Amino acid sequence: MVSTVRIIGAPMDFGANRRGVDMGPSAIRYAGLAEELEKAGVDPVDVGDLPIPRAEEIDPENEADGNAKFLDEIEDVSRRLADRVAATLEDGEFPLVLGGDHSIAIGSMHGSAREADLGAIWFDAHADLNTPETSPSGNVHGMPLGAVLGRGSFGEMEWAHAPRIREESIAYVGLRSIDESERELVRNSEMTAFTMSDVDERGMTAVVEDALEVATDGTDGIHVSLDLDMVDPKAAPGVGTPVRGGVTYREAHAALETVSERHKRDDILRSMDVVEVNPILDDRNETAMLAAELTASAFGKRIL
Ligand code: HAR
Ligand code: MN
Ligand code: MN
Ligand code: MN
Repeated sequence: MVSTVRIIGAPMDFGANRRGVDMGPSAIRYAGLAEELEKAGVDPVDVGDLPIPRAEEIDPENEADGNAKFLDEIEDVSRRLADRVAATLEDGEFPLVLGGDHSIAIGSMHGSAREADLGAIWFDAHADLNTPETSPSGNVHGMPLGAVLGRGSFGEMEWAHAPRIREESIAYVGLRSIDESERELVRNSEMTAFTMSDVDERGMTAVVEDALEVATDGTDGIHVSLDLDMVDPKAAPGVGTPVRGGVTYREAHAALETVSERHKRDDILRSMDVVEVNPILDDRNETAMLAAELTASAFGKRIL
């Protein structure tokens, strides 16, 4: 079991539709991430942030870049982040990536899947399965799964498509906001989707146990991608795209605690990212604090 957690900041907001998530890494650190991780019994090592160009310094032309805004910038960040994640694993440490908007998951998963067949649990209100061809907004944070799965024009982008991630090994938890055009994509995919209705009916622990079965079956390890907008805006107001009807504070903890229980048994966790915290919209940094707490829960922090 890897005991050193390498914290990598990815303060990028090119993939989102509003500014502010670039401050996520600072806010999560300020909220006490390192101390929380120590309480969980792991050793955090913070290597700082990936250098990301400031949006103000970029040619505004790129915003309208095809139907995927800032795709060149996102490619550059993804390549560098993937290298960092892969190097972390080579050094025998655990890569924990702080976003940033959800497009950073392209780089973190790509790096994690370089030397392994990778499963994933996607905690999110959104399905993030769009491609430049299907996206209604052009915002790449709605496309990271489309990217790593090589769907649409992502199939030709080797920095995006991660061939060792199979659809069958991906499980969603918390879905409740899916584009009309995305609905069929999810339905016709091989992925397993646990929506908020499943959480209502079966309870969070049972749902996450099933998601873990999906993600670990036939893989070498799993990536956990935690989009804070999975949580209800009452408990996590500081996100770029809040959607009501999300999971409660307690359910969110139960979700990540269930991941860590399985990890304790079978050493399944390989990489993780925590994304979409927007301090500008937050209420006294509470969403960042929740992000820190949930991450610690994933690594085994318990009440008693
Ligand atoms: N599906 C919408 C789109 O593609 C919005 C999804 C992006 N929002 C997120 N991702 N925060 O989880 O534009
Ligand atoms: Mn361009
Ligand atoms: Mn997302
Ligand atoms: Mn989301």
